[in-house]
Amino acid sequence: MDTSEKLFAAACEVIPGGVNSPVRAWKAVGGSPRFIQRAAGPTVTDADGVTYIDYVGSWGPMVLGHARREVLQAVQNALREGTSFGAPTAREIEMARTICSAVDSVQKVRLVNSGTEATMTALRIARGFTGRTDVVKFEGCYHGHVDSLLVRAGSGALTLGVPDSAGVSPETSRQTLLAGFNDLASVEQLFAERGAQIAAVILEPIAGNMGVIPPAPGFLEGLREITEKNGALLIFDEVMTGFRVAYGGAQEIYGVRPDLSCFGKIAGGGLPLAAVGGRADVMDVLAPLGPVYQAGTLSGNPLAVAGGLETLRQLTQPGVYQRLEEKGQLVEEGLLRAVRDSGITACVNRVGSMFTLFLGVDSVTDFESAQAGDTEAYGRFFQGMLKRGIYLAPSAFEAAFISLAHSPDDLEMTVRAAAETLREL
Ligand code: KE4
Repeated sequence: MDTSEKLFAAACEVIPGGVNSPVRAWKAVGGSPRFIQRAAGPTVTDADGVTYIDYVGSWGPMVLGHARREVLQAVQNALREGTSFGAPTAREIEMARTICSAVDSVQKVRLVNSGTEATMTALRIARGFTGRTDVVKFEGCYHGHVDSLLVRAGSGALTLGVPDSAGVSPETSRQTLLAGFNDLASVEQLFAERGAQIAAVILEPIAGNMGVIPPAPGFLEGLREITEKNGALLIFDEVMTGFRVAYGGAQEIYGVRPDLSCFGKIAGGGLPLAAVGGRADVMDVLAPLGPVYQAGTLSGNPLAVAGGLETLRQLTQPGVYQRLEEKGQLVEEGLLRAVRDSGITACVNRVGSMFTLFLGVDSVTDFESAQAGDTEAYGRFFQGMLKRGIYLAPSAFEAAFISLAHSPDDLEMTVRAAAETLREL
């Protein structure tokens, strides 16, 4: 047994499944998860000292690359003043102002600790603001482990092949209505049946948790129209896409203004920080101003805010998103060449620096076509890439993330490894 295997065995004795988040257990790809010792720039190094080019990027936050000097310095400076006060700090105003200036639709922000808290709070705000009970979500979209949203969710829930979670009561999921991603007619149908009860529509504006699936032309605009017409709120879960695909998130690219947005991952620069924000009249329902309760001991934590602020500051440097786009193009073109040369059926979906290689299908535009992919082949692809020093998401239903730290050499090595791996699939 190597060190990671020994550590995994030890972890399994005291942590359910040996991990603190299911997708890390590699159930979908087999083998024993690598225990990571340290990370720097585009790489992670496991407990045996083996270094990999990393495309998990902590599931999205590490857009600058790991252990970025300026971010570490900002956190160290904050650390000297203490770790948590349970009281307001000036830095939280700066973070809220930063998000408001980055995202045109956001006028007020509440900081929380995780994407799950952000989406859970967004739903409660929507129900409190509209006085309605039902929420529309999309099959394959994942919004964290909120009870009412663990219904035909994506990511780990999909990876485990159990889209509905045990422990979610039928009463809870009854108020969650399911629509098809990129299927406006399915949304119109739900509003025709229950429009008066629908408080909000929530979605990932670019799906990342069934693999990457961009919105079809007109899809987001259509959702904006339907929700406006029916007095429901439109919630963009930009936990993954926020500050990833553009500084203003997916809504900057597609020009659709939601009423509420959720952020996380990059916003905290790898520390526990997330946020829900949006229209001031909607956000003002939140306690202590309004009747919708929400709270958190570590909300707006000084260390997390310091790390997040420096991360976002770095992303305002000129040309950052152009460089991420160029890196994404290099990988996409290389992968498509490798697929063509291998004769394997596969496709690549990409938006900026987030992408997914789907095996066994030649086009993925929704939940159904994503599920038609060959997950068994993906497991073999994952292992083949790992053997060649490339660390991908241990699930076919995730996004791969490129950082500013990935050099052209790293990307070319990745494409070469993919070509070799696809040939042996
Ligand atoms: P967290 O509670 O994990 O911080 O955020 C939940 C969440 C909400 N919305 C979107 C669009 C998300 O992608 C996520 C979390 N993403 C998963 C993987 N894609 C995190 C990895 C994990 O669950 O371990």
